Amino acid sequence: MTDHPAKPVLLTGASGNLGRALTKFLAAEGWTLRLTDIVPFPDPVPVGAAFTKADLNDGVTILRLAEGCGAIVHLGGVSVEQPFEEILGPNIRGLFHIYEAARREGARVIFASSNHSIGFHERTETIGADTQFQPDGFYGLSKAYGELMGRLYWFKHGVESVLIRIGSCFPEPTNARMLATWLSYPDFSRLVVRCILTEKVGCCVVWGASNNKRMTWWRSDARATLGWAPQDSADPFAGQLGGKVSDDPVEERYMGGVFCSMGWSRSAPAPAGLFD
Ligand code: NAI
Ligand code: 15L
Repeated sequence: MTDHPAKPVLLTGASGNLGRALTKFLAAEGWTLRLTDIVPFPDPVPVGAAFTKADLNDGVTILRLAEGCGAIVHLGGVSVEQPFEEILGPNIRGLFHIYEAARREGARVIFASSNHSIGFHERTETIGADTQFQPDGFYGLSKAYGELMGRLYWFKHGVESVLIRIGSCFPEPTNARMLATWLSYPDFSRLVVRCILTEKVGCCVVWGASNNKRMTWWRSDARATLGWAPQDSADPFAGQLGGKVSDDPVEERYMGGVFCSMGWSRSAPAPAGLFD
């Protein structure tokens, strides 16, 4: 059993894939949870949790939901590449509502950022948490914006954030890329626990990937401060998934994979950097 936070935790995107898995994990630890999402919670609401249906665009309701909370785990919003107008409300305006609520409550934000904020880094690179944002679409751009919002609220208002740049968090890896990027649900859940219970986090970044041999891409983050080390690994899937690659050179060249080639309109070959 983990320690319990002193105050309730607000969890947005509770009805989504990670929200459901995290709810199950934290409820089993006896944590007090406020769950919210724009769609109904599909499972029985566990003991110690309450669910409220709400749109992240509705700032007044988000403020009310955050009242008395010590941490906001922000998983809600558009989670894949979409046209800009669809991302604007949930991921841009909604994120502002989350940070305003955190400022009002003195709450910490655990933000589900994404590898797509840096998706146009090449797979041959090894990058640290302080690398340049190179978003691979409007979705990745909204995650870079979210991380910058965290920095703004840290420097101006002292709101703490952990910005988790999640790789691919699914029950199992399903292709060769995920042999590097996969994050198991239990590793993710244990990371969120550390993000909430660590006494001081400031505004820090942690890469969300399990202990995968092929994860040579991402280094130098806040895991030691958080006291988190991934325990699971995609390695046992290497035999079955090693050859599962696409025939798209753009997808295979960059960390963001297929998100990089979505809507791609350059003439080949792909650029080597910002000036090429
Ligand atoms: P998901 O799409 O299953 O869950 C997102 C939830 O947000 C959904 O339940 C949806 O109803 C809710 N939502 C969307 N618009 C909303 C709005 N206007 N108001 C309130 N709720 C709204 O995504 P998943 O996989 O659970 O991911 C959770 C978070 O982690 C997302 O922010 C995603 O961008 C991020 N992430 C996930 C990764 C993964 O591999 N699963 C990788 C990187 C980041
Ligand atoms: C993400 O950010 C998405 O939310 C998820 O659906 C996957 O596409 C993941 O990244 C990934 O890069 O595998």
